[in-house]
Amino acid sequence: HEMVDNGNGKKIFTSPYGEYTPSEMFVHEYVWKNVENHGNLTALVCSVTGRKYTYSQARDAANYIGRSLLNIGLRKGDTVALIAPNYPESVLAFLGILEAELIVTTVNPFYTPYEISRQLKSSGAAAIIAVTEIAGNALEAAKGNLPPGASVIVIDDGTGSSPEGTIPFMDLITRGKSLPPIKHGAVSVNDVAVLPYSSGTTGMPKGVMLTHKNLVSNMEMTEMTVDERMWKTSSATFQEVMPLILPFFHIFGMNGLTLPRLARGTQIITVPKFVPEQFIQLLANHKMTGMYLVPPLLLFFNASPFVKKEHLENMHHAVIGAAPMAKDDFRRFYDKFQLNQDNMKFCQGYGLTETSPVCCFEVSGTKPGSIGKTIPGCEVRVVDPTTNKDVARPGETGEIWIKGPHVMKGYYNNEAATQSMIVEDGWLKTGDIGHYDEEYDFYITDRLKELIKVKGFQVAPAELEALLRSHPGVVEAGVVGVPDARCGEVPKAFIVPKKGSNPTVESIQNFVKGKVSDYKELKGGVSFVDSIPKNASGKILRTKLKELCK
Ligand code: 4UV
Repeated sequence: HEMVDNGNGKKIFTSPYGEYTPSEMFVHEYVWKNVENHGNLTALVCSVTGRKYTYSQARDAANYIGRSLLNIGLRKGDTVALIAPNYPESVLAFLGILEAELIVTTVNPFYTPYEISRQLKSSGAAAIIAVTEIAGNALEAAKGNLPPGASVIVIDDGTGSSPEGTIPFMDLITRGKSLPPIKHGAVSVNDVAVLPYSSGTTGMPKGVMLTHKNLVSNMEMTEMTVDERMWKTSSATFQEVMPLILPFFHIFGMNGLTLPRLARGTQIITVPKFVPEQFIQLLANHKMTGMYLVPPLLLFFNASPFVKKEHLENMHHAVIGAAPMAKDDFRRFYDKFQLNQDNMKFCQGYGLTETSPVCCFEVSGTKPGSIGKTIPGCEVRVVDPTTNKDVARPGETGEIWIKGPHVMKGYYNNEAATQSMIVEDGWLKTGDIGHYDEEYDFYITDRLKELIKVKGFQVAPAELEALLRSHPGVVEAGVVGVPDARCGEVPKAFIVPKKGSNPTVESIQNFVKGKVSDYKELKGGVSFVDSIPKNASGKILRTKLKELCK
């Protein structure tokens, strides 16, 4: 039942983990659906200050935040930009925005003001929720990019103060309590709930319209695969404890980890920034039972002399995803910590922001390197990009195509990009190259799209190229990812310099520095060329540039 050959050349893979029928639930409803069973358990803990919220407190706080947002004057269709590292309040703010039936666009808190301003403009944000340490950047970015009189709400650092002209976040909770309850019903589950940003297969970052139904479907589809096989439902006698080290603004940290785990009563320890010593201290203090990682974090475990076997004593599973992972790195981990697949399993997930995110999941923990099988409700095809025909047999590579209730509604204000990614009747072309084996387990081996992934973060070549072209000594620029042992990939630029100007490698690298986030810097270097290879319609031939890197 895993593969349907419908006779006209399409080979469609479905899940061995069951059939899925979408439920009509809102994201916030889904998250709190079991709260009566674990209301007194701890939901969220801040790893920096130790402040915590039980499940009942968290649910009430999110509701009060929602009431306050409506009281400020925000209305159906309004988008709130959430610009916050991982704190308990970041998650509460997110759920409060949804509870008020508003839309939330999650912004990378480490963005420069220039990067923040672009997302504010593109998403049409009507208000901002930020945290004290980046309030300055947020306010600078907001200038001219928010409607007049728009609210800026600041999650404070415990001092109770917030910059002039802003609203202290805690007031939303304390005042919300005495405000009238929210009258639900303004939006439907088919309305947009979250607008995260992704560059998709080409071009600049775009708002990914994910509806309540997209997000809830994906949580349920994943739950049918991982719950009971991997994670336990928490109760008074046993609670799963996990760090939230993946950024919550990214779909993996959000709808991959935090929201579905909260629905099952997990204790989530929020980590605002990865600092090695602090993270190890956290592992020592909290006896985590599970974790979600991107490949560089596993490499950290393997490399750090300070992470010890004792730190992993209670850890029974880890999920890894967002970038390719080498088989050998799992083996090194097992060797170093004298563990094996019986006492701790690594499960790999594969997904995209555009698919809310999860599509495939290797849940057995016995096939390192594989992304496993498709999850219930998700259909998969492997299509040869040159012939547009489904590949015939195991081992043959093609582009991974995805269909299901988790596929985004489209890119915000960008019909052209939507139509080039979602084709036929709802098939999403991922831009990833892969194959399946004899047991119908999938593998990702390459990327057709131009996206670069640095430590799991998205870097859009088009964004860096536009920036580089604004350099006075640059005529043309082409950016590609080059392999990097620590980060997976790092961006490298090819530059056609202006006649008479002789920019140096350093001057180009420094030009980029500070304008964009650290992980987008040109750590892969800069090469000067006479021309950038392009096809007849002017599209950069990135494979040609990649060949020049070899
Ligand atoms: O849009 P995005 O930044 O989204 C993500 C989402 C990742 C995951 C992974 C496992 C989960 O369980 C989960 O909840 C979320 O990264 O980038 C999408 C692209 O990242 C690459 C691939 O190129 C996607 O198109 N990618 C994602 N997962 C994998 C991967 C993987 N397991 N192996 C290789 N590449």
